[in-house]
Amino acid sequence: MKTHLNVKAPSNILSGLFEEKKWISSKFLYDEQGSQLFEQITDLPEYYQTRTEARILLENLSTWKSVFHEPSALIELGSGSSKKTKILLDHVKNIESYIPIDISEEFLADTVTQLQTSYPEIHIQGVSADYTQPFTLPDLKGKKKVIFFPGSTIGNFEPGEAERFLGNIRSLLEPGDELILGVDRKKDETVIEAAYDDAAGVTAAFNKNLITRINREHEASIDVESFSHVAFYNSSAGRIEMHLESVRDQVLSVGGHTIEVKKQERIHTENSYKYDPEDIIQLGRSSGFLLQRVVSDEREYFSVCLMEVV
Ligand code: AVI
Repeated sequence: MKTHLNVKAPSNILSGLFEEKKWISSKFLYDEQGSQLFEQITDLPEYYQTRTEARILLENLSTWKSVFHEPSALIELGSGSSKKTKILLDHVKNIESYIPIDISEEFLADTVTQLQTSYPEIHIQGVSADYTQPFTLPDLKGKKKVIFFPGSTIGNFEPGEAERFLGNIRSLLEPGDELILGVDRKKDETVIEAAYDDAAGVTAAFNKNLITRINREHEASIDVESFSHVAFYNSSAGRIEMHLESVRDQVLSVGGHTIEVKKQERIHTENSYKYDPEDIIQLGRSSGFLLQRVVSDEREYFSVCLMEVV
């Protein structure tokens, strides 16, 4: 299971429902069903991010070749099935070690076994960790370290958290090491909004799966259809927001508590921040990285940023 983590870390899925502005941390979107729905999202015609990033990686091989000009270790955060990494492993020499980091131990073990068969010459060592928390790297014996954080997952962090997170990553690196960061860019709002409210309703199902999860984990029986999926671009904050909006006044009985929800009241379930290069320069400045190079698709929907340690 691929896990994406973000925003405030509540103790459980219900904690934010007792606050005046109700919210659920987006980390709860990724149970087994949610992870499968997210995989489906990445194939949707409206969700341009995944395929655009893969194309950018493939079309800029000379950039990656110059990053890996010496014996290097590639360290991937939230590796999942390492799909995009294979583009680098297939085309770039000098990657002597690959360190996928993922919270799901079982998933990680399978990925490592499969990759080791396909790339016998690369030393592959999985690290099972929550990469949003401080973690240590294995001894990489003086190799250049290149951190790979694709998928625009940085967008699911609140800005202050993104800074702190990259600051932690920076502390694992030395001058000469680099970070390859995938970011979704600011653009025409209708394009972004369609990506988070697709015609087939997969993103709606992904969002509403939070209700199914609450029902399962807290012996509740909330009507999933009593909430509708809402996604809109908040231009002043530079982010898309996902919410669950109640279609009627209702009282939820969960975990021995009752929670009143008014008709049209919203539960905020995700933020996904969009970053232009200026925003990345700023983020790098506050976390110890210098933006070196930005490669994008021709529509400038998505960017892969190369950042060096300062
Ligand atoms: C995982 N993350 C980068 C996705 C995003 O675009 O923010 C999660 C997602 N939410 C709805 N669709 C996709």
